[in-house]
Amino acid sequence: MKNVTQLQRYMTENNIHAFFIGKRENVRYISNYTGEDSSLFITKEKCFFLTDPRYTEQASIECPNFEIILWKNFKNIGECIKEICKNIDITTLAFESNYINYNIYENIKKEVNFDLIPTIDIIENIRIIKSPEEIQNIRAACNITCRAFERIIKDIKVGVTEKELAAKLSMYMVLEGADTQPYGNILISGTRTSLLHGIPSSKAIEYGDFVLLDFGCQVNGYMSDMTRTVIVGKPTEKQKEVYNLEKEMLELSLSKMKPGISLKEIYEESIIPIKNTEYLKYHYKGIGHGIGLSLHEPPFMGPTSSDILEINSVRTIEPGIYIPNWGGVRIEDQILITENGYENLTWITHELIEL
Ligand SMILES: [Mn+2]
Repeated sequence: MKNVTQLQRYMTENNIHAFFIGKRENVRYISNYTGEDSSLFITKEKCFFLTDPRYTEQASIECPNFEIILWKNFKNIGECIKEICKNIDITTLAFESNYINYNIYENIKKEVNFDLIPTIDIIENIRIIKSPEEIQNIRAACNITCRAFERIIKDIKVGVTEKELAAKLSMYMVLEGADTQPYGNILISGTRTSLLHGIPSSKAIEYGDFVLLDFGCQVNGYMSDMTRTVIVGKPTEKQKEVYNLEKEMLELSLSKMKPGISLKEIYEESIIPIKNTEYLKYHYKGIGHGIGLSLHEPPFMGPTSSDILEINSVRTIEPGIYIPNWGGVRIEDQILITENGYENLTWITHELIEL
């Protein structure tokens, strides 16, 4: 109930009487519920869990401190909230404005006459600092991705398709202990590696291809995310040059990681190796993100970021060079910010792996 208490403290400080939460990761963080299609209604004194009969048993096990309400017994969520609030003194109701859909918003607005307060990233910001238990889950997820990487590189050979490798990679993560829902992996090759979020295709691996693997898994809902770019055969001079610049960008960024530093400063550091080269125009400015229950969560790192690194936050660092019709290189590590610097949770080498 620690996370609920933190949210309720925020509500008190900001004169919010009730908070309606629908985003799956926020629901999980506040209630410990691991399923889907449910929302929370939090007041200063009570916590309500809004779901349907598919999930009542699961919710009663996972969220014993919540009162379970079957919202489908009402016309809609709005009428359900009206009923919940019958005997509670509420005039302000906050909601996640970048998540709650228009229909739900309209239904609530029609049924109650509270002030509806749109909010962004309130719970996400509470989620930035990870507890020891959260860190343990993230560390386990990172270990699984690294072990799966060690397995998949043995399968990368001329003639095998991207799709086949992507399917095996997902399987390896589950076999290594991931939750059984790894998210869509990026596993692309050759000139396709310049597609930042390319989808694995039926293309077969060819000699001389870069193969870019950007993937991760979940452990108890907590995510890992790593990228390595390997080469099949021997690299050309240009492939070597681009790879080494990228590696330098990553390692310079890592060298700056410590509590208190601004994310913008790390971005500036990351582009030093390519500043006076033709490759500057081929880098992507978003070079990392927070990670936890969501794959991409605040704070985001780039030239316009105004955030600083905080102790016990977890994030990715992933500069990259993407040259259309030629190919791209990205190396991505997941790191934990510690008192004196950082701990790299991705323990696979940054050196170019030749297969
Ligand atoms: Mn990432």
